[in-house]
Amino acid sequence: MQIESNDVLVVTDVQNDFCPGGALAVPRGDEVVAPIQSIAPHFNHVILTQDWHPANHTSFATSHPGKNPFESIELAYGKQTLWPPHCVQGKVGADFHPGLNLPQAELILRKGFQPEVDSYSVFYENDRLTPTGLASYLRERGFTRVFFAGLAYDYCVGYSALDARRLGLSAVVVRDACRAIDLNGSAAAIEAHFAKAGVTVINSADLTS
Ligand code: VGL
Ligand code: ZN
Repeated sequence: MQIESNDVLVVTDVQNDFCPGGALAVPRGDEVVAPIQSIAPHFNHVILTQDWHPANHTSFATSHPGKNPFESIELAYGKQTLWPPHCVQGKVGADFHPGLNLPQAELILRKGFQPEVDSYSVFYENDRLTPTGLASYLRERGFTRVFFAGLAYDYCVGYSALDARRLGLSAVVVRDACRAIDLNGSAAAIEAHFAKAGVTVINSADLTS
């Protein structure tokens, strides 16, 4: 697949807490850094996203006495999986992995900062109503094809790619530049949604510039 001059690479949530040793470590999460570093120079436009929660965030199991991480609960906006506290604003766990070196990134988009609403997608929070502003940003900049890489394949990357399709954008997921949490079959589930929604899945070796 040929990279075009107005394609944009969205690097999602390559943060310490999602890497081995972090609070919500994605298995082999750190392995996304090398493929991301190798593909990013071929894109004219790179955006980084950062999961960015207040310490009392509603997605944290610690905010719900008696509940454990990876259980789910019903919130006003629907079902929410509870996570160990992670990516707390200003903490080391929320920093980008130290191997990620993308100074050319044109935007760093933060999400999940509303205490009462989680956000997997980089476009809409989990209430499915609150926009992050990224759709408008991409529209204003004239970007219509979005490539996704990062963490986690079955949450942030996956929900973002599906929302991109809903917004009428082309969405391409670079599979080997992602790693999955894979909670209760979530990786297979997201791939079934990709197929229905027209999300393209490729590997970094399929990219030519
Ligand atoms: C994510 C779980 C909790 C993600 C964020 O960005 O994939 N997953 N918070
Ligand atoms: Zn989070």
